[in-house]
Amino acid sequence: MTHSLSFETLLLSVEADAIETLPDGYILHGKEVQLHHPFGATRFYRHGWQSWSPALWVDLREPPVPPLPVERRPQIDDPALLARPQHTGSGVGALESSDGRVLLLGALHEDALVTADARTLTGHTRLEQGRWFVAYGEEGQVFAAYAAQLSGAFQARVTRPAPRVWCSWYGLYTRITQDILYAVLDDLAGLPFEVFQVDDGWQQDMGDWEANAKFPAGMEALARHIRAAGLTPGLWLAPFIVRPSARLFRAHPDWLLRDADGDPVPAGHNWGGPYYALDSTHPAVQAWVAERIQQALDWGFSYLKLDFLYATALPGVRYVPMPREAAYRAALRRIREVMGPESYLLACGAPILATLGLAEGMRVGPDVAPYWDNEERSLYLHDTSGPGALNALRTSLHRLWLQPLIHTDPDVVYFRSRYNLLSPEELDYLQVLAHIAGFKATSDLPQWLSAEERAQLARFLEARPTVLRRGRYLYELDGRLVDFSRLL
Ligand code: 9PG
Repeated sequence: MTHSLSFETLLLSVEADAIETLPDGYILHGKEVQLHHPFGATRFYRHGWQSWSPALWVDLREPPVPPLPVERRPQIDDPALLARPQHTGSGVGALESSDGRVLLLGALHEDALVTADARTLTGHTRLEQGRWFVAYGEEGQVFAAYAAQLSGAFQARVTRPAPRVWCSWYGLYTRITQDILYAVLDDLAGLPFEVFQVDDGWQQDMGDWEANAKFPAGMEALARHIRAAGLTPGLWLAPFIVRPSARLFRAHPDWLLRDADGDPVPAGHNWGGPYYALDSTHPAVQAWVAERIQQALDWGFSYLKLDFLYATALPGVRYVPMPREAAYRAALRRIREVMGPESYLLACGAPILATLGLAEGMRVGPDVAPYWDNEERSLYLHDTSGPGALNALRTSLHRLWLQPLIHTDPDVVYFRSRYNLLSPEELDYLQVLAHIAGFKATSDLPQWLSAEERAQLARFLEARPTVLRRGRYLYELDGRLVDFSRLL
């Protein structure tokens, strides 16, 4: 049915089953809704599916450039999004008018895509029925109005500041050991962190979530040691993925998410080989995941970085047929119940909308790295979801509108000049972004820092600058203007 929406400077004809009028926009109902816009081939806010998937403004005059080779990299973005010939975003999309105003179409549920061309902005959902928010006006206001709608729809809101985190990944990667971490804990004394988060490298395998030989005293002893140092123990786990080398893979082939041919669905390629997804609609998988979470809590970890979450929301044939992000959300809800209200859940590699209301924090960009960009990958393979400061910065900046809903983690910042190719200016951009995003973390080993760098880290952790958004890429922190547009 055709309806017309009226905004201050715009009359819009839309196709939807029904509409509701709100003070700051409209609600559209429909499995598919279509906005006929007058802006032509303008710029489109393309919102990637999960934490690492690119979010940025693109030009509709240029065709979308799929990453190469797309079928080998299911960890880049929603395969259904990449398969569309038009410009497509996940959950939400927006267009720029010639006077700089923004027209936004955003789903108020998971399992949605938004496509754009020179004449239409279209919402599609895998659910039986869709509920969409439409607004037109100043960019910041329009995204804030959408966030307010999402807050109601997902019961998502931020109530306290994010903790300050030391994370092992970007200093040590998988080369963590009990002795190294104990030494880092000693060296961190006096720095104002709240969380000491042990990342990838402690477990036996993806799927075998027990301490490996590098942690001979076990995970409970490690958590006790962290707590004795006055910090909250944090642990990384990827509960929905499994490598073929894991005992779990051989023990429970029936737990894997499979395609229509019965083959396990590849969830990505990392750690030197493919990894696969668990079918989280399988009751035995749900019980097993709940046990893994309970075990981490019992060990004494009350901050969990749950990673590669998108894997269980990939296309596949499920034990209980249901829309795939709804399946993910149901599985995450079960995890949330096990964690209770007191533990902190940082979702990573997570489908963005489907995670809201169930986690305290979410990584909103790909991994940083101690270098600016990997051009071989970003330019020649058209893949800006890979590690690098520029990719992390770009996508995180374009997700800051989520701030009222969840802690937005832009990934760690660096203070070390050792083992680092980033210039002082590039380090500063990352630090400023962390202040804006309100989530501060680092992986620098204190022993790598000069006295001056350690003092800078301490000042960074203590500072709480007043942040004002002055433009799409322009921010003011305690009177200092920082312009990110130059970088992007
Ligand atoms: C541990 C890391 C860190 C990091 C996470 C995640 O293959 N991939 O596309 C891929 C993407 C991200 C990634 C690893 C692999 O990093 O974001 O903070 O926890 O896992 O392995």
